[in-house]
Amino acid sequence: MSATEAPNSPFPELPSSLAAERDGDIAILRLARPEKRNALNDPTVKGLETFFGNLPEGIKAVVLAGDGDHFSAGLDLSELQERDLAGGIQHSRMWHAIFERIEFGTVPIVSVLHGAVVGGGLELACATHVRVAEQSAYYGLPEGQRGIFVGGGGSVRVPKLIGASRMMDMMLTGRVYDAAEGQAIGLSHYLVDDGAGLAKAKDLARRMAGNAPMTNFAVMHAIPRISEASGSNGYFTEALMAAVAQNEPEAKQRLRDFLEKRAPKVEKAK
Ligand code: 1HE
Repeated sequence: MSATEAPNSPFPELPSSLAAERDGDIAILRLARPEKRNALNDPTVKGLETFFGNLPEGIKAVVLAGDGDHFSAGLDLSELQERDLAGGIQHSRMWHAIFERIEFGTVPIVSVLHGAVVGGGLELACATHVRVAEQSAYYGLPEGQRGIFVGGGGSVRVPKLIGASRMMDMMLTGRVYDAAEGQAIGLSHYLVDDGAGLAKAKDLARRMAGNAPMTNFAVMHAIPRISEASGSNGYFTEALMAAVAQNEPEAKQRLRDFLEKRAPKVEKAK
C-alpha cells in the first residue's frame, strides 16, 4: 500500500485523530482525539493501517500511546446506529484485517495504557506486543452492557492473555479490572507510575529495535502461531525458524561477539 507523505514528516498523511513522530529508530504514534476519549472511528482505524503499512525506512519498533486522560474508549459508538447486518460484519472484518496487520506486521509495538482501556481500546492494546500500564489504567469490555459484542478480535486475543473464563465474567457482569489487577492477570507486562509509561515504553522499544530483525520477526510471527499449533507441528516450525534465524549473518556476528567477550552478559534485574 502506498500513501502520500505528509509535508515535513517522514510519515504518510494521517487523520487528525492520529499523530506520529520519529525518535531515531523508533516511532511514536498517539491516538489524538482526547475530546472523544480516543474513541476509534473509521478514519482512525484506517489511519492505523496507513501508519503501520507505510513505516519509514529504518523504523524498528513503535510505541502506541493515547492523548488525554484515557488510552481509548473503544469503538466510536456514534458510528453504530446506522449499520445494518452486512455492514456490521464488514466493519468487524475491517478491524480484524487492520489489527492483524498490526500484530503480524514488520516491527514490534509497545503500547502505553492509562485511564480507560475499554472495548475496542482493549482489543487494540491486545494486538500490540508489549503493554506498559500506568497506575490509572483500567480495563473493561462494556460491549456486554451496550447490547453488542466484541468485534475487533477481542474474543480471540483477550482469552489468550487472561483466559476465556475471565473474559466471560468481564462481559457478563461488566467487571472492570484496575491496573494492579490487570498486571496480576496478564493484561499488562509492566506497571509504572502515572506519567512514567511513555519513557518506559520508549526504553523497551529501543531495546527491541536493537535486536536482530530476524529474531523480532520470529518472535512476532512464529510464537503466536506455534502456540496455537499441535506440539508436533510446533516443534517442527520452531526448528525451521531457529535454523533460519541462526543462519543470518547478524546472528553469527552476535555469537562471535559473545564468544570473544565483546557482548554484554545477562544480568540480574535491578
Ligand atoms: C464517545 C465514546 C465512545 C466517549 N464512542 N463517543 N465503549 C464504551 O462503552 C465506553 C464509553 N465511554 C465511557 O464510558 C466514558 O466516556 C469514559 C469512561 C471512557 C470517559 O469518561 P469521561 O467522563 O472522561 O468522558 P465522557 O464525558 O463520557 O465523554 C467525553 C466525550 O467523548 C463525550 O462526547 P461529547 O460530545 O458529549 O463531549 C462522549 O460521548 C464521547 N465518547 N466514549 C463515541 N466509545 C470493534 S467492536 C468494539 C466494541 C466496543 O468498543 S464497545 C465499547 C464502547
